[in-house]
Amino acid sequence: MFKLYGHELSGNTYKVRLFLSLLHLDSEFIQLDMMNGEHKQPEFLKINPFGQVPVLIDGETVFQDAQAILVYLARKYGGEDWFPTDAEAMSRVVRWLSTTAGEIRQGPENARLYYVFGTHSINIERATQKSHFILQLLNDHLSQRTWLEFERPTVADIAAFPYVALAPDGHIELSQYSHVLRWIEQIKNLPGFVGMPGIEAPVTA
Ligand SMILES: N[C@@H](CCC(=O)N[C@@H](CS)C(=O)NCC(=O)O)C(=O)O
Repeated sequence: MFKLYGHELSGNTYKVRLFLSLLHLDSEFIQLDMMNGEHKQPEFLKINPFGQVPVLIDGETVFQDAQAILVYLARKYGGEDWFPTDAEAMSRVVRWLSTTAGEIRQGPENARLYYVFGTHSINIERATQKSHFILQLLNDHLSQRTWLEFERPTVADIAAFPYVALAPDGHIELSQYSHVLRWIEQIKNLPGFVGMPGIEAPVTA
């Protein structure tokens, strides 16, 4: 049984919860009172000195950082498909993990922080401009392929998905990015998909 520390409105927590569910792995979810700074208290800082969620505990072993956790789960429990070990294939997947922590964080993740959580230290013009840059790039990329890499989903898709799908929370309209919208729907239709506030699971008959 895994323990996942996070928050229900955190897209970084959500991507781990989503991947655990896609892999059919059970976990106990521990919601932190982030509004009151529980993630900055000494007890939590012992398991993540960065003072951030998510944190995953597997047995006695503690993992921090959403992308790093996805890689761990993929390699340990997901077989070869989700995070391949071939040198070229691995590099192609890691490129999107970096993009998630770079352009996607600087763009739609920050725009959402500004509008939903009132983080007004963020330069919203810059976050909006960066959002459209990465969304146009993703749209062009996905116009030529089904998934970010290869003919199957990998951790690249799972890492990038939440803050792209949550872009409207940051007042970023997605309707002009038709290939991105198609890709979002594909992820929502993966067996085991779970949603979060702002990312609804498809209605099944
Ligand atoms: N690089 C980290 C970033 C995690 C992150 O920014 N988490 C947010 C919630 S989505 C958080 O804990 N923010 C509180 C803070 O940074 O003080 C990851 O990918 O897990």
